[in-house]
Amino acid sequence: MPPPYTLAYADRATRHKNPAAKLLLETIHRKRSNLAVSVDVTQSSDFLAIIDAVGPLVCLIKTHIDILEDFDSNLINKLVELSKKHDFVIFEDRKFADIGNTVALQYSSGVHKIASWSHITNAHPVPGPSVISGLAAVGLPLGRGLLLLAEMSTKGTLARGEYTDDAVRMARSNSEFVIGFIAQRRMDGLGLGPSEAKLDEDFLILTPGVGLEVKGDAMGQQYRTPDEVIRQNGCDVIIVGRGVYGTNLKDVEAIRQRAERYRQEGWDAYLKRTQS
Ligand code: 5BU
Repeated sequence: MPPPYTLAYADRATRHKNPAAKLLLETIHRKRSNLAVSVDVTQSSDFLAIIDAVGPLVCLIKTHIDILEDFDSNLINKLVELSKKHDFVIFEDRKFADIGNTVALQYSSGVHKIASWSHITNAHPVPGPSVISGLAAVGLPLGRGLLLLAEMSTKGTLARGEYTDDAVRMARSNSEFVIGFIAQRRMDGLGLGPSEAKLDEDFLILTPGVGLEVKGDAMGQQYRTPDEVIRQNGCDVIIVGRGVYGTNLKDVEAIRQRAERYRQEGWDAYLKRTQS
C-alpha cells in the first residue's frame, strides 16, 4: 500500500479519521484549491471584504484574530457565515506555547473563544506533549484539529534538526488530534521519518512563506514559489498573505486576481507532483 500522503487529496479525505482534516482535504478536492489565504489586516471591514473576495478560490482562511482593532463577537458570526457561503475551512494561527491548563483556557475562553469557531489551530511543540493534551481536552470533543509548528519560514529559526524530529514524534503519539504540521517540506522528502512511520499515518503539511514577486521582507520572512513548496518539497497547502492582499486593501478585484494566480500555480504544482 502506498503511503497515504502520496495519494490524491480526495482519497486521503475518505481515509482520514479527524473531522477537521477530512473537511480540509474534501474542500481542497472540491474546489481544486490548495491555497490558504492569511488575512493579516487590522480593520474588520477590510478583513471581511478580502475574505468575501478570495473565499471562492481558497480551501482555507488563516486568521490572526488578535490583530483586529475593532474585534467584537459579531465578527465571528460574519466569518462563520462567509465560511459557509464560500465553503472554506478556518485556521486561527494562534501558536499556543504554554502549560496544558493555560492553553486550554486560552483556546476555549477569553474574548476570542477560538475553539468555538476555528476548525484548526496550531501550537509550538516547545512545552512538550502537555500542550497537546491541554488543547485536545477542549478541541477533540468539538471535532477540531491541531497543527504542530515543526519548522518556520523565518531566517535563523531554531525549529530544525532534532527539534523538528521530536515534533514529529509528538504528533505520532497524539495523531487523533494532531493532523499535521506547519513546516517547509514533507520531512526528509520521503515521508515523516520512514523508520518510525506507521503505514496509515497521514499528516498534512501547511506551508507559509510563499510569494511569487519577492524573496522575503525586511523582518526575516523568506518566500518560495508554489511549485517549490508543493511539487519540489511535497507540502499540501500553500499559505499566502501579503502576496495576495498586497498594499491596497480596497482594491478587492486585484486581490481576487492575485488569489486566482496562486490557486492556479498551487494546483498545477500538485497535478505535476501526483502525475509524474
Ligand atoms: P505573508 O504576508 O505571506 O508573509 O504572511 C505569512 C503568514 O504566515 C503570517 O500570518 C505569519 O504569521 C504566518 N507564518 C509565517 O509566515 N511563517 C511561519 O513559519 C509561521 C507562520 Br509558523
